[in-house]
Amino acid sequence: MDDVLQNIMDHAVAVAREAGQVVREALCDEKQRDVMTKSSTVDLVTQTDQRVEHLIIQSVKKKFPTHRFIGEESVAAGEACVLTDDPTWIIDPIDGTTNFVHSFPFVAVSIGFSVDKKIQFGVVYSCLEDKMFTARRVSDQEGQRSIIATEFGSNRETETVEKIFSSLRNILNIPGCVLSAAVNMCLVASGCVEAYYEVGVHVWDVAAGSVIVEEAGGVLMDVEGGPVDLMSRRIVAANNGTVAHIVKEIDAFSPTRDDAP
Ligand code: LIP
Repeated sequence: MDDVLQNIMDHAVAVAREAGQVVREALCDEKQRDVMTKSSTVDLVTQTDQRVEHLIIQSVKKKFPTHRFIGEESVAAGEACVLTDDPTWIIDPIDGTTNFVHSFPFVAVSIGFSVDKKIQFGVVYSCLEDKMFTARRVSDQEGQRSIIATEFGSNRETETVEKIFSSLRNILNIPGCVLSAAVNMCLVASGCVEAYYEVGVHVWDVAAGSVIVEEAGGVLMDVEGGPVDLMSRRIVAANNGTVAHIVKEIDAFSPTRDDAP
């Protein structure tokens, strides 16, 4: 299985690079950054998100016809978001669509690959910085503390916004945000940022980053401290167990699960 997995991962890296090139080219063409909204006025999508997801899925289907997919834009278009034991590609074609629309240079192609419901490898290509982050599942370790990254999600209902701000009030040393869950997780993995948490994120935002954090020695948790469930839309990624205790400060809530019928 090892060589097979490496072959699949090599394809993920190659297709992420190809997708990144499309994203970079699209930045020079305003039409390709025309914005449509999804679940709320801050949940954005462009034709480039859709095009890039199509490119990735078609490329994978040619090479691995039996594999399954969970893609952000396919789910938005009505496909089921169901994680089975089958080999599954979990794709966010442009993680950081808001950044993309504003040419703010934190935009990532995020690809996680799962077998038996466990993420086996992750590929996050921060394509404007031309930084490729990858990891394959191996073992667990720990890291250390100072900066915390967070995101605000795309739900602006009063109750949700209250909870987000309640968590922010409880947590000190929050210098800013980067607006891409995938890039935030790679910052944790590379030690630039010591923790990232979010309630309201989606499985395609964090699938690839999850294995990159763990294989770099980081910790993943649910925001209430249990094991992380990638479909639950709640995550803490941290460089060690101490930082992960920021979970104590988070005013947790439970958005509709990604795999809700
Ligand atoms: C976004 C993430 C962001 C998170 C949003 C959203 P998109 O992904 O990158 O970190 O706060 O909820 O999911 O929509 O740009 O792919």
